[in-house]
Amino acid sequence: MILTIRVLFSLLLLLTSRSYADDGYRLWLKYDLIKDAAKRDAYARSAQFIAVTGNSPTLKAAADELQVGLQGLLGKAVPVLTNAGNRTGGIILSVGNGPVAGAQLRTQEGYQITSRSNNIVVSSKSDAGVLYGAFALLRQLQTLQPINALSLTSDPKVRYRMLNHWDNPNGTIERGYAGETLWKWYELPERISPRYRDYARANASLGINGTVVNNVNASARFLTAEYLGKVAALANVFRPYGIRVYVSIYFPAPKVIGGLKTADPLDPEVRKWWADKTKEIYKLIPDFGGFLVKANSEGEPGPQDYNRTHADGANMLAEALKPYDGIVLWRSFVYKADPKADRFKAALEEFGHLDGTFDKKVIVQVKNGPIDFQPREPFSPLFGKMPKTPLAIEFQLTQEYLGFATHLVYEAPIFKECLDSDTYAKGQGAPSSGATVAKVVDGSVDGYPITAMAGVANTGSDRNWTGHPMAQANWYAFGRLTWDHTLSSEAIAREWIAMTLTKEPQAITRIADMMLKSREIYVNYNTPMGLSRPWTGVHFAPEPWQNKSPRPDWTAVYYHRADSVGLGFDRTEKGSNALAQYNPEVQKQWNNPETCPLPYLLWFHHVPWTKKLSTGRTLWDELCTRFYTGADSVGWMQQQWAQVKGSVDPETYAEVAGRLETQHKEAIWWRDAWVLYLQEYARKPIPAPFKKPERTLDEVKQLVDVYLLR
Ligand code: BDP
Repeated sequence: MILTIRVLFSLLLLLTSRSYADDGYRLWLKYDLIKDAAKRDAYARSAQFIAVTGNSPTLKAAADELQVGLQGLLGKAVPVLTNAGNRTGGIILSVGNGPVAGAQLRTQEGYQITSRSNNIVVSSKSDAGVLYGAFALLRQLQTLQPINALSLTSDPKVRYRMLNHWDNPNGTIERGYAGETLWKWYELPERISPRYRDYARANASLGINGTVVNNVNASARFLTAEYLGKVAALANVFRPYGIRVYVSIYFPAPKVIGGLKTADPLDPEVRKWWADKTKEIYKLIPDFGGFLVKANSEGEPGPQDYNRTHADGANMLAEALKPYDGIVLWRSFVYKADPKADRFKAALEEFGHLDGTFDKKVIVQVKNGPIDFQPREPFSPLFGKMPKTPLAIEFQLTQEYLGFATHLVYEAPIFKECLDSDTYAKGQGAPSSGATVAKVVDGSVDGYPITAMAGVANTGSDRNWTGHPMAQANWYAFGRLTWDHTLSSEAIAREWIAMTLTKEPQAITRIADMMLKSREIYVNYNTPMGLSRPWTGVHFAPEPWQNKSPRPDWTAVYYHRADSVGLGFDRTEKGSNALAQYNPEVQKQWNNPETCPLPYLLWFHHVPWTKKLSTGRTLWDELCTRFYTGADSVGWMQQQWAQVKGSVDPETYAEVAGRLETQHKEAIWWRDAWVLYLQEYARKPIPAPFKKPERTLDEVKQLVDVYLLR
């Protein structure tokens, strides 16, 4: 009898531990059986039950997640009790205000995980905090960390941690590369896709607590009763997971759907329309998060159409939100079609003088760089220059300029490079180690009363959510950094790999190495040394020859400024003087072409082709070296990936390998596009040991046309 039970048990273990094709749907929330039996047993001894007092939907979600997670990881059922009584050896979920073991938590959402009286206690001042703690505990197991003497205290560094979805009512996603929208507008509110809950779980596991459901180029439709009903249905699913919904608004909505003659923010009828609309929203969604606004930007209407300022527009919405807990996120992404202007300077020029005039419910949402989500940009000069206005940082997870869902680019280094940049602001908070962008954003420099980070989502209806399986890491990394911006890119990568791809230490190291280098590799074959390519179009292949557009700042030549002398945009005082927008210490880092770090050189200087650089090479030779080694390095990534073949799921392996092959092909093509085009100005040969491209410039141009269906 005992033998049969043993045989049956082993069979069961074998079945549950068998590696099966992984379609990526479960993201990093994979709770596959831990292979090491000793480890499993050790965990199981500390996780014999889950006790939870209180039955709020959020606590239930926390207990459910732990139960499902432990069942999978440990291969045995763990009961959920409403009262632990005298039992020990379990996990206790506890909400309360009193001092929980050790340090006091700073925030409502923070959590502690401590070992007390032979139990693991997950505590917080709020239900949501307990949920975050539950996910953190599961992460410990998923990354094979010890759990027997835990003492973790964790508070989020910013309050609003959000995803922005650029999703349209017709199902498409602006700059989305992973299928259609996740939100089934046609089926809502009647049918609730199970996927909404999984979306919420994934976000809650990172601490993301807000989601803007629709595109910043917003349709007024989202404010109709019909669509608000749909949004409310999503909010109902997200609520237990601590996630609030927000809506992007179309500024002239009072005209378009309200039948008013104007959308002037100072018009009393317009103000009343917004107040009534907001009331209607809160009836449906009592915890509605607020409004995100793109106004007077890229053709979108806004308050300036009525000779009003951004502050007039934002404050009108803040007034409508006054009776409620919601906020206004007003974007600073603006630039005018002025041939003499430098787009780099536009945001500070339009927003700087408004500092101090925004309502206290308003956060100005600023893209990380001054232009537009380029593979490398200096930080936006607004950070550190608006001490009286809370600034949110906006990153882009979807790979608009990063090779869509085909190229492997781990974005944490992009986020960190910006967050760790010193603005040299002299805020009232006197931060101990530099007024970095992160410390501006989290309020420590200027004491912002509200703080936020936003990421333009890379999710879609593809089964694996993000198209490229490795792009899941970008969602993950962004979420982890919204909670704690001090985490390193490497630590996040290693954690994600262990939870998602493999637990084998050597494979983790190899994959992490590839991920950490991927951004620099991409920059090298795409936009090295401070080149950028934000001109109009689909933002896929570089087209440096593009010089026709209704607006000068929508051409390629506007940005790179290649001529017979050299390359790059002079932003010193001899040029556009954009550098003057930064504090003097920052200017000092960048305004001397002799000492400006090479990754930023062409952002700020027009450099002669023959100029000798710190590497000992001329500008032309250095550019070629970077373009060629960048493209070659994709070959290196392919080799790295081939080495982990036996350590990752076969389906995922093949997906990534296939995409890397495409990436390699395109990297060579993109290198050729730039090199052949720039060579017409530089008039120099391709330096040894590199071979000249096999195609001509005309052939590259045709290739782009074919790809872009022109
Ligand atoms: C640019 C995108 C465009 C967006 C815009 C924005 O090309 O599709 O609408 O940013 O952020 O990057 O508003």
